[in-house]
Amino acid sequence: MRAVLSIGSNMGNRRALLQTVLDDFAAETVAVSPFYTTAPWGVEDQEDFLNAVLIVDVDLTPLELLHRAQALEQAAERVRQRRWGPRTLDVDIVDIEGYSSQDPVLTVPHPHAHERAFVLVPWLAIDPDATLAGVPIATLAAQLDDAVEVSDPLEEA
Ligand code: PH2
Ligand code: MG
Ligand code: MG
Repeated sequence: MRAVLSIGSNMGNRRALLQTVLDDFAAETVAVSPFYTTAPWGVEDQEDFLNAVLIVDVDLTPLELLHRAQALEQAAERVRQRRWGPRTLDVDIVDIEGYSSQDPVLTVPHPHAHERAFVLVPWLAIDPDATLAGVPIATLAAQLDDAVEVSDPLEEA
């Protein structure tokens, strides 16, 4: 099963926290985007995020993948004070090839993916022809103007 994951952090050692996800999926990873510095979406009075997208090929069911993502968040001693607020690590399932679900436990595609530059821009970097619910992500990304830029690792203390 091929899946697109969005990972993000805006607390603690953001780069190291994202790296724990890349390490965990290393053997199953098809592509991984650069890390991007992104302005906070939804709740704006918080620190910038570091975001990336990875495409994985996993021998798991969608719910098993969700539990794996949640285990990684727990391992990062996830802190999340409020919805859309600061967090140490967020691992979201953006899309799963050939699968969709309206279940609130796991909604696929992710209900906000189409309006988030911090998801679409990194995804576009590794799969320019991808579509989300039938719409090219290039089209979706072109409609957004949120600040998203490749992060310079040397600027991360
Ligand atoms: N995650 C959120 C809410 N807002 N903004 C950015 N830039 N990046 C995120 O990963 C993010 C967000 C909720 O998960
Ligand atoms: Mg999220
Ligand atoms: Mg999440």
